[in-house]
Amino acid sequence: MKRNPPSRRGFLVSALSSAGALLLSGCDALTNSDGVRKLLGLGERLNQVSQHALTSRKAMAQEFTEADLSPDFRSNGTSNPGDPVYQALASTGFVDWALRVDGLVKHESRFTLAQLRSMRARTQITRHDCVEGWSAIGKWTGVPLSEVLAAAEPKPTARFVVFHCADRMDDGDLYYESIDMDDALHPQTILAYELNGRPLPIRNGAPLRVRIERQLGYKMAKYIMRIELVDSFTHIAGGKGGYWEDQDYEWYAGI
Ligand SMILES: Nc1nc2c(c(=O)[nH]1)N[C@H]1C(S)=C(S)[C@@H](COP(=O)(O)O)O[C@H]1N2
Ligand SMILES: [Mo]
Repeated sequence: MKRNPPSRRGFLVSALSSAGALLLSGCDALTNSDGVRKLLGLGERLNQVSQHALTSRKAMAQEFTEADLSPDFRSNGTSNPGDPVYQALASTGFVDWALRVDGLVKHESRFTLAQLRSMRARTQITRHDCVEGWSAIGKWTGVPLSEVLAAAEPKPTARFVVFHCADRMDDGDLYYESIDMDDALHPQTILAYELNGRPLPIRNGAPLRVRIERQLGYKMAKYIMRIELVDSFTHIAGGKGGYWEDQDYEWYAGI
């Protein structure tokens, strides 16, 4: 007997109505997220929303509550960069550190920690998944990357955001990572300076690390010194867009 495939429209209707039901039941984590609020605010356009819109790159990663926090957010990879410049900056609590933003931008910029803290902040409780087989839930506070980019004004040719870090890996190469503009402008992509309500510890990437919540742990660059806007990676290290990518890990480590 031939069965009808599950209807896309049926899926949509139930997905949208469960989002609505969550809204009515006051699920804070979900309704506080900009994406869901935007989605639900588009009432008159609901019939145009496709399944793609719900599963697309713009979908939000799951957010959790304080009760879900891991007792200890472990450190992985570098836990304290040996670089003397980094050590000097750390010794004075990063007051002399500044994030450089350059490459394909209209305004090359520098942001001190105080400046980043004075910009719009976002807090999110999310699960970090490392390919080495562990996960942890942490509460991150930081400035949306979109705010920093808006100030620097990427040129129309900018396609990727590269994070240059302070630490060298065992082979002597600097850690770096990159994402595309979709991820860079995603509302949950933040430059975090706090973990669990306290200044970001050195072992978790002080003074600044990125959170890209729909991707795997190795994309979440710690110890960020510089953000470079580029149209390709070929001029950087192994040319594949990240330290681990240069060892053949996936560049798009997301869902
Ligand atoms: N600069 C830098 N960023 C990094 C790493 C690193 O070694 N150096 N390790 C990555 C990996 S594999 C993971 S799982 C997370 C670990 O973050 P955590 O130390 O806060 O647990 O950071 C990622 N970002
Ligand atoms: Mo990882």
